[in-house]
Amino acid sequence: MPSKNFASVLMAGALASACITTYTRAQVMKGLLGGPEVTKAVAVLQPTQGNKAEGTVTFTKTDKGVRVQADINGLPPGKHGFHIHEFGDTSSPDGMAAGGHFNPHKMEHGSPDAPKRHVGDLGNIEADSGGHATLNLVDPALGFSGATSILGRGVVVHEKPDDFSQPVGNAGGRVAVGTIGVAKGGEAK
Ligand SMILES: [Cu+2]
Ligand SMILES: [Zn+2]
Repeated sequence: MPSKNFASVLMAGALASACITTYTRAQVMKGLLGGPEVTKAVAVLQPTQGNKAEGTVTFTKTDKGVRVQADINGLPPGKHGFHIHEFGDTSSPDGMAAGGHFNPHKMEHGSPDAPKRHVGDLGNIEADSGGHATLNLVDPALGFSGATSILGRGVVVHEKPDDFSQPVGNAGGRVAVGTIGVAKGGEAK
């Protein structure tokens, strides 16, 4: 009987409503993604063959995007292209195994504040006369889940400045590479 079935559906709905619990965002993300929500990641940069650049880049979730904080030593003074590349593969001596710029939306290359850019386009990092460079910015284009997830991707520091020209900014060779991984303590409880 249709009316009886309808009543059953209503009953089931009422029971389900009574069972709804409040979940934290982290619990929801864990349920959706099959693992804890990542809140912090880190890439340790190692020099490519013939170079000395090394350092650490941390990526921390904020309300406005991912905060990127870099601290790099051993660079030639001046600006150096600084990007997230598509692969966290640091196996080649020249850094080329990291592939091209991380570009899940199939956009053109650009500066970090350009409306259209590769997700991996973080612009430049500038080394002082002692070869030390730092960076601290919040980038709404980056994420830790879904298509824009930077986890497992690569970080590349280039020999030359990114001039934001097409196709990839003319930044030359790669002086340091690293893989972005989940940081110790970087998962939501
Ligand atoms: Cu690059
Ligand atoms: Zn790019």
